[in-house]
Amino acid sequence: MSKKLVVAAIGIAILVGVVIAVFALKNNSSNDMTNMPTAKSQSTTGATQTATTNAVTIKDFAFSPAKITVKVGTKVTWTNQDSTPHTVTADSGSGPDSGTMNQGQTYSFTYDTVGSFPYHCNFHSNMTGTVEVTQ
Ligand SMILES: [Cu+2]
Repeated sequence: MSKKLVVAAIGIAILVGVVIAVFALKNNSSNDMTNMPTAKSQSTTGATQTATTNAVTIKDFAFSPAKITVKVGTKVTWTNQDSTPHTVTADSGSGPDSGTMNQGQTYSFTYDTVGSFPYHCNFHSNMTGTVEVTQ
């Protein structure tokens, strides 16, 4: 009788172990899946490619392209494609100050001065961009 009990206990222990292992594996893989897009979008943000455009898309918590070059006097337009509200806010001085932009909203700012103008989102400090204004 006690031998049977020990066998049963070992059997249960193994079962519990397997269930825990399967759970851990499942959790790991689902974490990887959910983390991947975030990691991807962050790396694209990190790779600051300067684009010659006057249109910036706000998507997946990032400005895209994060860095653009425009000629002085160009009107730059941002479009929020996220369901989350964002802002386009100059880091300092006079510059874009969109206030809250909801999904689908656009905001435009005309750069009349040559220079490099970094901006950010007021709600998400990791969201940054730069407009390079050339002659
Ligand atoms: Cu934001």
